[in-house]
Amino acid sequence: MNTVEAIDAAPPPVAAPAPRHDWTAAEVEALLALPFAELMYRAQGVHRRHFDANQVQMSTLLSIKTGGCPEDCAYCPQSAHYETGLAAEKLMSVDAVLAEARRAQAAGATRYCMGAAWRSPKDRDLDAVAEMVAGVKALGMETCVTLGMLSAPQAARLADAGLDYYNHNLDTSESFYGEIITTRTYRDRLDTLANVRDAGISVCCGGIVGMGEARRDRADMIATLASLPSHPESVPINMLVQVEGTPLAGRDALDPFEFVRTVAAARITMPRSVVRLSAGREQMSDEMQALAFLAGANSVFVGSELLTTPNPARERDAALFARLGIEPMPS
Ligand code: SAM
Ligand code: DTB
Ligand code: SF4
Repeated sequence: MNTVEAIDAAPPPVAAPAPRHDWTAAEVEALLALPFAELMYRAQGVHRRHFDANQVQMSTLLSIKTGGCPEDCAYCPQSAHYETGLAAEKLMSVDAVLAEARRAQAAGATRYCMGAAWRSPKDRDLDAVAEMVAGVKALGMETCVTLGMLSAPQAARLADAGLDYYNHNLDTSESFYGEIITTRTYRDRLDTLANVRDAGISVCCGGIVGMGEARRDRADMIATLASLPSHPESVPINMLVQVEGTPLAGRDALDPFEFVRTVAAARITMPRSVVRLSAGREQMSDEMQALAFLAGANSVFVGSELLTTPNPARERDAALFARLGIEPMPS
């Protein structure tokens, strides 16, 4: 049989198995405990069955209402419970937001994410946010907002405005959640996720690592995300950004390999989700970011600021993507 016949006779590519929704924390913990090369090999295999491994989705984030939040999230510089020196600002005007969105689009963003430091939005706030969503959509970018907890009617209002994604993170395991946040419950988060999903809006839901949680907590968070009725379309994995004045400032940084392992476990358990290398990139080496992409991360925030903390400068990102041969993922 000559080479061409041999290739023609090659077995058809194995169809990717359907994503599972019954992952247990023990199974995910076993993934995290694999030898690093084995875990990375498995994650790359899953990643390549669903995505072009050289494409990364580019989002830009804007804080449309900053600081003065009544919640007590121990990681957050915007909580009114902590003295972080952050100047609170009221909701931006629609025109100011759209001007920022145009600048982000010109710099290559295909999705525009607007975040507000609220426990949950008041209905009058939603009117303004709905206008921002419609304006950003009219520019041709995907739209995302993260406004805190939502009722079913509020989710429907945002869906009517044409919202594409809603970010609402579970952040950690249910058992560790009370160590981090006391002004709301894990159930509150799951209820908002259900309202968002039922309104037909794509879900962006992930968490933060490096808050002092155990590996079992990271496994439990991933297993919970991967066992939601439908996998979040986007799964942001944030490395804790330690902000002076917050309770979580001053702790030992998480082992970078633990961060990469968590990305790989998210990739393996949620094969069709876009996994975002989210907060904390400013403190990561180029090598650590490259490992996260190899583990299956295929989205980043671009732009020099996240909500209130620094993000790699565009020039640094452009240099890294060029060295790695990474191209923007078409929206
Ligand atoms: N207030 C809304 C809420 O909490 O859902 C939306 C804004 S909140 C700042 C969005 C997300 O940013 C949080 O869910 C958390 O995962 C992430 N975040 C906030 N502060 C962070 C920090 N210091 N380090 C890493 N991620 C952080
Ligand atoms: C997400 O999971 N992380 C982003 C976005 N979704 C809203 C926010 C990160 C915030 C980091 C701390 C700050 O800049 O305030
Ligand atoms: Fe408020 Fe969101 Fe920060 Fe928590 S994470 S304090 S809810 S802005």
